[in-house]
Amino acid sequence: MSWALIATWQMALKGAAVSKEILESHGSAADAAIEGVSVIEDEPSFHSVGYGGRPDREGHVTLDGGFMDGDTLHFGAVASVEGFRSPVRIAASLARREANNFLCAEGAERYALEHGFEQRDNLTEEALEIYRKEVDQRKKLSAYDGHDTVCFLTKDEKGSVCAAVSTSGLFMKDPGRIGDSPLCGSGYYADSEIGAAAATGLGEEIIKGSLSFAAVAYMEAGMDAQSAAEKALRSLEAKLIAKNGKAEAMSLIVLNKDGSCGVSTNVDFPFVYASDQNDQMLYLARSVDHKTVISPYEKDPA
Ligand code: SD4
Repeated sequence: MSWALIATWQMALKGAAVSKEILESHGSAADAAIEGVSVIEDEPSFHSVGYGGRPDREGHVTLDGGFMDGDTLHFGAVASVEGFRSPVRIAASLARREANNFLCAEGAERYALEHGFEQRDNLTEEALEIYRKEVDQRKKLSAYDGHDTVCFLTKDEKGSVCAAVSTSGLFMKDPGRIGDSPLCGSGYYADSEIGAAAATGLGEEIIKGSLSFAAVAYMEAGMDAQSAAEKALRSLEAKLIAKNGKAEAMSLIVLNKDGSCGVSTNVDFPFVYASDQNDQMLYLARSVDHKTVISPYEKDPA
C-alpha cells in the first residue's frame, strides 16, 4: 500500500477525511497525523479532546498530546497543558528539538506562548455544566464511555510512519494527573522501519505494559500487525488479571510499515482505517473470549 491511516474511535472520522486527503495528495505522514488529530481538537462535540474536553477535579481542562516521527524516532509531548488550542501541534514542534522534548504544565505553556501557539479557553458551557453536576460525587478513576483519546497512525507514499495523539485524559482526574497518552512507548510509538502503534483506555493500565512500544517490538520480531496488537494487549491483560484480578479498559491500534493494520481491545472499540487500496471505513473491534473480533461498524457515523 502506498499510504494508509488508522485512527481511534468514531470521533476520528472527521479528522480521518482530512488526513486521507493529505496522504492522497502526496503529503507527509507527519502532516496527515497532526492535521487529523487537530481537527478533533477543534470539535466541541467530542468531550475527551481539546475544545469541550472534560475538566479535572478542580474544573480545569488540562490536555495531553504526543507526536512521534518514525523516520528519526524523534518525539515531542506535552502534559497538563491549559489554555491552548492544539496540544498535538505543540508536541510536534517539541519533536524538532534536540532535547527538552516532553514538557508539562507551566513549562509547556510558557514554551507554547513563546512559540506563538494559539491560546484558547477549552472549557465549554456544556462541559462546565456536566462538571458541576458531577463535582459532589467524585467518580472512580475509569476510562468511561465518551472519554477517549484520539490517536492517528499514518504512513505516506515515501514510507514514513508517524503517530499523533491528543486527550483531556480522565474526567475528574486529580490535578496534575498524566495518563499514558503523552508518554512515548505507552500512548504511542512509531518507527518507519517497522510501523507504529497507539493506545486508548485507562492510562494507568496501558503504562504498566508500555503497550505501544510492545506492539511495535512484536512486529519487529516478525509478527503481522494484527498478531502484534493482540499479543501486546492480551499479554498485559492476562498479567493484570493474574496479579490484580482484573484488567481495565484498553484498546490498541497498530499500523505496519506495509500499510496493513491491527487492532486489539478488551472493550467495544470503534476505529477508522483507510488506505489507497481500502475506502475509509468505520469498524468495530470487540472482545470475545479474550480475542478481538473486527467487523464493519453499522451504527450511523454521526
Ligand atoms: C488517559 N488513555 O488519559 C487516556 C484516556 C483514554 O479512553 O484514552 N480513555 O488515561
